[in-house]
Amino acid sequence: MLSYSFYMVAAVAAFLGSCHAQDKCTGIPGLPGSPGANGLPGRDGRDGLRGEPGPPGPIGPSGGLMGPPGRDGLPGPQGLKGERGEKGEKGDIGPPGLPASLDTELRNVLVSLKRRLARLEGVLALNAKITEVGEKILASNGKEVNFASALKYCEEAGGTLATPMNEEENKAILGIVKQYNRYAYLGIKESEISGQFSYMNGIPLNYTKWRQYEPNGKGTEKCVEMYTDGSWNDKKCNLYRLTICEF
Ligand SMILES: [Ca+2]
Repeated sequence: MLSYSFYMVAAVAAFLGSCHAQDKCTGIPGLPGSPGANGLPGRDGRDGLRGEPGPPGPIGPSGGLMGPPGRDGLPGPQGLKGERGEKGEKGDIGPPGLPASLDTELRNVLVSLKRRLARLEGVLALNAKITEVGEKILASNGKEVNFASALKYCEEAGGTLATPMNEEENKAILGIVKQYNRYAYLGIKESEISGQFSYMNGIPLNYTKWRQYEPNGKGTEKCVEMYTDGSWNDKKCNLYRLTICEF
């Protein structure tokens, strides 16, 4: 705003204004009017740009609806070992393996074992420790004991009492009887029926070598011994006879 002194100077200058030669004097400019009053407020402007999202609001009061289940947590520690379960059913038979005839390594092992066994058998036979007849191997420990003890000796060794099933086997057993020059119990016993003898497994005899007039015990001689001529005699079981086993 112009100051009051300005208006005064302007007024004096206007007063001192000179007239021109055309006999016309220019008037003195009037004083400027005072400023007008403020106008009415303008209309609202347009809406501004959308602002940024505000911060999260405070937690609401409890008692609202339950939210969806959370995700699974981490696995827990291993539990204690449970009790042994029942035995399962037998599984299916597996695929057939390689035939032994085609397995070179296995075949070589078998050939080696066979040769070694043959050598050991040779040594034992040379020393009259064993007698081979067919698939059987006969041997004696030289001890003379009763029938039960002789059978026990043989079974503990993995065999049974020598039991002649044919003439060839009877001769092989006889060879040991002659070697020790002792009678020997055989793996034969009288059955429940008097006068009928059977093998230790109860099967009736299919080969016999009874001496003449034997068996004659009629239920009183339940065991069988071999004489030094290879013939048989039924005899009591509590005598001392050579132990001969078969394997
Ligand atoms: Ca007799």
